[in-house]
Amino acid sequence: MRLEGVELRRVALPLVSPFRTSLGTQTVRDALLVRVVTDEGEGWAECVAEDEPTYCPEYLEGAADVIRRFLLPALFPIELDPAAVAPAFQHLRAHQMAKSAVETAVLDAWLRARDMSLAAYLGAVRRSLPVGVSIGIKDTVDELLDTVDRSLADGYARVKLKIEPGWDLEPVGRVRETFGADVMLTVDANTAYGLSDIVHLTRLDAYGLAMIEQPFAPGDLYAHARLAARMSTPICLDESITSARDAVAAIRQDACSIINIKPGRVGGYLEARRIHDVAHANGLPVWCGGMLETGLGRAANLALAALPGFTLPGDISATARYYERDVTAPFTLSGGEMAVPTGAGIGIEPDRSSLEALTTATEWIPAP
Ligand code: NPG
Repeated sequence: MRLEGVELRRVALPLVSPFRTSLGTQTVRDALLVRVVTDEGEGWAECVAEDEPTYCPEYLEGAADVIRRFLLPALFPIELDPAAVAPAFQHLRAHQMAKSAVETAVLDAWLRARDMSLAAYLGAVRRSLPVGVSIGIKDTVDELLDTVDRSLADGYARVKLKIEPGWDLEPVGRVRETFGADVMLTVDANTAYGLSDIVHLTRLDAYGLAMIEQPFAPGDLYAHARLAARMSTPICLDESITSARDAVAAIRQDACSIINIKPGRVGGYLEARRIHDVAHANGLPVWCGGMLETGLGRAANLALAALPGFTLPGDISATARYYERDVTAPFTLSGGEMAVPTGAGIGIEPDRSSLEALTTATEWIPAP
């Protein structure tokens, strides 16, 4: 398979409600879509980098630049198959989100040409999945309780609460008290705490949480291991894990007992599967994280989350939780579960009119 050209397309999707985390508040999802055109057909993917480098060092304009300036020139000359993409990028450090988008678009084109679904290719074992919802920091606890109430009524199997210093024990305690012991509840700090907060964080043990996600800085495995030794709540890593090698290091250092896998953060679905395999071999459960994806990223994430080691519900909520209008047909919950796409490739295409309506810029990069 040969690459003939690539379209980079920027879209802007207003969120149905602002999403506040310890990193900041988001009201619009600016996304970068990648369409590869090959001699065997087209493929689509999404780059999950955000406008600003707050969650990780990558950001949208930078990712577009890396794709255009370094990644595509490495792919234009070669014969493509899914396993050939990452090796072609190996000499380029980091930029996992940019690499993931390009690899996934190639994977989509390659699988479509072979009439195989991404789920089947990755080794999915389920056709539908219970999924979770991630709830941002609110102005008041009452507002939080309302949102949790609606999420549970919608059928979400797990509720994740964003926390930060000043918004942790009280809201978490009130949610637990209001909705009872049976709700699967987790918290995510997005690196907002430091080593001196360990004693404070251990108080979260009182609330029967299924995990605490990424309390400390990405590079601070030491602090996570210290907390893990003091706390009965399982520690989950997100920002710290950017590769299967990172996962091995974190597991060996007892820095986590659960891993959140985001394909964009780790450089693609093939590396994501490797992390799944490493975790599985070490007895750690994994789950699929979310980056406020459009339907294109959501479809691919569902395929990944159908692998056997993804035993915890992912941040793969229904489209309506994020957007009124998406670039694809909406994803919905049915009986508390979301269906894994079965069509070829990622199993979904952009809806032409929504795509045009949401597009803010396009760029065509032809093979030389
Ligand atoms: O459901 O897509 C979703 C959002 C899940 O909370 C979520 N994502 O830290 O995991 C995270 C967080 C996030 C979103 C982080 C956007 C950075 C950007």
